[in-house]
Amino acid sequence: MVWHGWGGARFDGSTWTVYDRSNSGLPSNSVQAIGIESDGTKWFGTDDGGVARYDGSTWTVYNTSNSGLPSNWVNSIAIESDGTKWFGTYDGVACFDGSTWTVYDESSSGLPANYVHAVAIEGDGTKWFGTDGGGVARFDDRSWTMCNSTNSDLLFDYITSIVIGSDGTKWFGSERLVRFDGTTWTVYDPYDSGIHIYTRIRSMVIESNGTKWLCIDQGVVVHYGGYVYPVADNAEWLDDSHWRATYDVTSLVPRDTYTISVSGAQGTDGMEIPPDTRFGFSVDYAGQITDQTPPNPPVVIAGGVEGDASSVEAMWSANDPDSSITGYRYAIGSAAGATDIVHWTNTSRSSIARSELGLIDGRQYWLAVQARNEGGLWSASGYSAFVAGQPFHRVFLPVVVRSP
Ligand SMILES: [Ca+2]
Repeated sequence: MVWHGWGGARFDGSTWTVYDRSNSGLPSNSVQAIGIESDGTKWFGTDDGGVARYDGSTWTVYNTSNSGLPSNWVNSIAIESDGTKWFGTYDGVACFDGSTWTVYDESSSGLPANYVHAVAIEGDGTKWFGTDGGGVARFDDRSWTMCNSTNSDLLFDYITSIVIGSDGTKWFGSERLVRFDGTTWTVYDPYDSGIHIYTRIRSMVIESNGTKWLCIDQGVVVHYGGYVYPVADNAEWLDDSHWRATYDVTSLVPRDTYTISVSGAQGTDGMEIPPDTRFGFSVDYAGQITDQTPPNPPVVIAGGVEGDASSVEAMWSANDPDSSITGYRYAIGSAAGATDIVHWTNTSRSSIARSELGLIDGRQYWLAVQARNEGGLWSASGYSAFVAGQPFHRVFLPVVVRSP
């Protein structure tokens, strides 16, 4: 029996059953997490709908207005051997023992970031949390330990999934697969490991025989030189049978002939698209592009607008010592690195003013900017935090008049 997200879908080995808002008690059609208790009761974590419990006949919804759940955006669920549920949310971790809710967040605990993507529990009851911007937190019910890019070899502070093997080995999903055996961190490089992952690992499952299954943001891929390049940027359905995504051809992509292959694709109506449809194309450049390193991360200044909490103003600059900057993209989120307010948006300008973003007065948000160079390579993000409704402080230098 398989349960998976996007509404809830049940597969008994031969028949798929789809549960959504129209035919069940699910409070949202966007299901981010599923937990199954030993008695078969299912828990669904949703986007903006809180948590739904389904015992096979009755749906019960827990949200911020009827329970101690701190956020209605629930990214992950883990269930302890004693039945206690742990939920990773946009606003910290919630623990529910069946009667009492306990919330752990940045202000009340050692949790390094309130935006929690992943929760996993070890055999001895130790909890592991993957956060957005804060790396990994370990909690043994008494004390908190943090692992991040500055105090460990984790390399990534944006952790989207965690699983723990039967031998206690932890596997963390980010933009790479990371393994931690309790002493040593191993980051699987896509060029060396054969694990050709270029996008985030959304979730992972380990089979009893040790086989790992990784769920990644990937639909259409290009095969070249033994590697698989997912075409996943700007992905959207145009209608029930047409899906569009883009891939930036950069100076790292050699001149050559390439093939796009599509397999296992389904339309939004569930209709299977003919497998392995192949389409060839070639990459060529008009001139010689030599810059094969990305620009430096932009320096960003962002601020709110006094009297208009929903607006933001920002400016930035970036440089690349080898080639010129050809464009930027920015994103706005409720955490460093998050894009939940404004998804990545391209612009040729080095400043923006955006309004009607639904920001909450006095709350802190982050604006991230990446720069692109002539080689088509994007920099790492430069960030600026800002508080809605509070402008950044412009510094006016005094005019000095020199006497003749
Ligand atoms: Ca460069």
